[in-house]
Amino acid sequence: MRVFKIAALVGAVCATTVIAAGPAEMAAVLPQCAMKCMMTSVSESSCAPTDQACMCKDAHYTAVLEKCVMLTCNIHESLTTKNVTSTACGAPIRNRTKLVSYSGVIGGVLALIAFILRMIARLNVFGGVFGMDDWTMLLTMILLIPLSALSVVLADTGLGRDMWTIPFENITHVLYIYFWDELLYLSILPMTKISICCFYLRIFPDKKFRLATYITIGLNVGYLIAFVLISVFQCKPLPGAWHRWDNPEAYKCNAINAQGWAAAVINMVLDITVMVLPLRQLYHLNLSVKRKSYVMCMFGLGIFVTLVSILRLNSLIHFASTTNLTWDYVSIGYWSTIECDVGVICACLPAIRSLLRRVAPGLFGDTQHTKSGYGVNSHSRGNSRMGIGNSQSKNDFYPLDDVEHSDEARLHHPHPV
Ligand SMILES: *[C@@H]1O[C@H](CO)[C@@H](O)[C@H](O)[C@H]1NC(C)=O
Ligand SMILES: *[C@@H]1O[C@H](CO)[C@@H](O)[C@H](O)[C@H]1NC(C)=O
Ligand SMILES: CC(=O)N[C@H]1CO[C@H](CO)[C@@H](O)[C@@H]1O
Repeated sequence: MRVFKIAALVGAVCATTVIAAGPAEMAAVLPQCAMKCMMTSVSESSCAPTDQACMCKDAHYTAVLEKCVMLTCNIHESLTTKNVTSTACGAPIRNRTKLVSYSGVIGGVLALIAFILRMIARLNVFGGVFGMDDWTMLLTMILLIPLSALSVVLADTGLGRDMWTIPFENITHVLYIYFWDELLYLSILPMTKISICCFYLRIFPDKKFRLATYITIGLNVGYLIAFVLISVFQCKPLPGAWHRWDNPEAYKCNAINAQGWAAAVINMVLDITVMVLPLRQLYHLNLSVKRKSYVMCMFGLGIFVTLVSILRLNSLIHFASTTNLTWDYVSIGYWSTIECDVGVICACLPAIRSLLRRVAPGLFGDTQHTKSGYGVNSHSRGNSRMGIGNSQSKNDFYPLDDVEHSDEARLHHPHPV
């Protein structure tokens, strides 16, 4: 038994040294098309045909060979060739699968914490009320959790490794999971913005502003439906989305990259719209410097989300022309999850702040207002709204926590809008 094992081990070691030994021995494992390419391109090299180490270092020869292989071999043969030559040359095996799973899990956990704090803030004990914004955020979380979990599955399947180092069926599987990820991503982004808009509707009674907010919600619903449908039906028949890479003739697919760009650019425009929408309302509030800085901080996060989507655009460029998709899809993957996570955290911040105010009023350094402030709020919420004097029954509106300590807000804002 033991002797057998040792013999097998010796055999295996010999086999690898044979592969590493030279071009003649590689013939056994290389596809026909690659052999032909090697014959023709070897004349381009200044190395002796038997000097494998020299050929590995010869960039010109490698480039000529790679170009020939890409042209004459199919994708399976190309990948096998790349694997064999990399092995022969002792090329390092790159791996950034951890980046995929860690960014997905850490971002997802942070977003989940933000969401839970938001829900706690809305409990009756903490003076909160549940509203449409919370329910839409709950829906968003129901989509975000699988998105985060799937990044672990993606990493396990081989996203973050070079395409020629993983089995063919793993490549298909990565693309299949990616297909579902894309649908989740394209739903989470507009859902987060819809939740933020619903939050605006709770605090700003101004009629024109509400109309603009409803329109923005409508645009986001349109975005969700349009891009999810476009994404689902990108190939005909549908499985082309994950089978096309090794059999492009069998499927008819739309210009995937144009869709990616359209989705990203329109999303960015919607991001900025949602961010800019309440500025006029906030401007009229005449907030104190501290509160202004808080609003600026939220704004900063909003700008961060926009920046992330720009970085993601940058990855989209590489996405277009990849010959190594399980490696090149990594950056677009983690930027997409980070964008979703930061968006959710951003949307939960106002509620978290109001929770912190209740639990640790001293934290915000304006304790002298707090004691009387709560009394005022619980009894006469209507007056303490935004200082917007003339509108409808304001008891439907949830007080913006900044303004809740309303004496100050009203003092700062003597003129009704
Ligand atoms: C070649 O492929 C095998 C399995 O598909 C993998 O284990 C190995 O690491 C690959 N070698 C290189 C150098 O990519
Ligand atoms: C291929 O996928 C399977 C599961 O689908 C996984 O267990 C395996 O580790 C993957 N191979 C590589 C090289 O990532
Ligand atoms: C075949 C091949 O090597 N494709 C690409 C793999 O990824 C790197 C980026 O790290 C590209 O430079 C290669 O062209």
